[in-house]
Amino acid sequence: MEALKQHVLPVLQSRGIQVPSYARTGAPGVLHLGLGAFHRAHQALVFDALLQAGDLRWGVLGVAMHNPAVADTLAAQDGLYVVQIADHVSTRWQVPGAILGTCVAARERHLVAQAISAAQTRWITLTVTEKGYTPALADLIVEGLAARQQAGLGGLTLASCDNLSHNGDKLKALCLQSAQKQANMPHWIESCCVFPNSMVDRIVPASTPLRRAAAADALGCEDGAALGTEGFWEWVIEDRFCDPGDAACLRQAGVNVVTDVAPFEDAKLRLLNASHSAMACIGAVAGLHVISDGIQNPDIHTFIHDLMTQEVGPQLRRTDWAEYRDALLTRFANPSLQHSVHQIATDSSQKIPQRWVPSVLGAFEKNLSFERLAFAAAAWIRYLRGVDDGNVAYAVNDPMASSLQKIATACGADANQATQVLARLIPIWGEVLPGHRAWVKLIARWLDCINHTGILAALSELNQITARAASARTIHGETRPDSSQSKS
Ligand code: CS2
Repeated sequence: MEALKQHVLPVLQSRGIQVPSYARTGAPGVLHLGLGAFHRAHQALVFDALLQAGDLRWGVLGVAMHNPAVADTLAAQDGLYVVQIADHVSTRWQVPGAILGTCVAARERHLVAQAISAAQTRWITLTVTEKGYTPALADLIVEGLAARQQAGLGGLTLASCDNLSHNGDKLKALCLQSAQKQANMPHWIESCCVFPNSMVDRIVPASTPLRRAAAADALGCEDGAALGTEGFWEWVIEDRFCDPGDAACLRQAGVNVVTDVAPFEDAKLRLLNASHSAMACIGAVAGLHVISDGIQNPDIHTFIHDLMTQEVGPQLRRTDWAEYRDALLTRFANPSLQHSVHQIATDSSQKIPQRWVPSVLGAFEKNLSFERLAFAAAAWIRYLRGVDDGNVAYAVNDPMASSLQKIATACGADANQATQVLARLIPIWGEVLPGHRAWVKLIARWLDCINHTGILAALSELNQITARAASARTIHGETRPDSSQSKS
């Protein structure tokens, strides 16, 4: 079967597949760092829509940070790949054309600096994952910015799109730190570049052989980079651009340009991503493979619904959080995503600080229940043992995996000992939680139950306890959210 290439686009179009009809020959105006699935099925489609509408400034140079596989596959396919956009009721296929070229930062560093300092470059966007925000990343960007400054060119809009709170501010701080090494650079960056905070949302699982086989069927040609995603997408970005006209362009493509991203980012991290991480750890230990299987289990569904309703939602500034929650429960159940729990559990030590910790602190402050958050923490500790309730071993992928697994394995089924060490790690839990006795005790209580009964039976017990407490509150005429924790 021949490979997906520019010249097969007319054939694909005749099969009803949406393809780019603009000239894909211009110089890219956007440099994207982090060529993972997310960018290719989210922002690349927004840029594709802008290009399709005739604004040719939004072509992308896609930079893979280390792994050359995707960059090289895309290069061999003229930057093209198909995205299957599907939910419970409909499926469509689209080939976005925004990626005009690719390279690999670890292999072709000079090309990255060259692109950052090219006259036509206007934006840098980033999806380098939580662990990617390192001084080395900033050095790479600042090297290019310095060449730009020396060439007498204007600054850039640098948009971090990773699941970090205040992602733009974090990127700016890192870049300014790196720029200290060069006279004038901090000042130039401060005065010429902007770093809008942004929230991006779309569930995009990693590409699988199954997805690529389905794509080959639909396309009639081979696509080594085919992806699947859901219909839903959201991009909320702070109105802070080098070129103020970009706000109107992005709005035309459906992007929400706002003055304050924080309420959106908070709701997304603490509802969607927090639930994802909880389901990932629970699912992995229960031996489930994908999120849609997990959410079909009534106990997992109740747990996730109540986690969002009782413990997290009431803390949020996004006023439509209940609708967002309901939409999420439907999105999690999307059967065509096949989103692996192990993929989401990857790098949990880097994700928990944004996803769970602020909600636990908020629950203390607002006198809300933190029982389900403690259960999630216990599920993560249990997950670290690397073997599920059916005795099947799995790999724990995490930058801290070797030390975390050593502790989890040494503690075995001793819930108290495991909690005393793993719930007290400041880089993960921050300064406050490790010293909060009720929180740590509750984790140990649920971990002990998980160790003895298995995770799904423990979850069912938690749901029964909280349901009994809720009906007792109803009898007493109380309508406020749950604030009690179970007694050990
Ligand atoms: C997921 C996210 O892998 C993960 O950790 O929680 O990638 C999630 O699918 C996206 O943030 C959805 O917008």
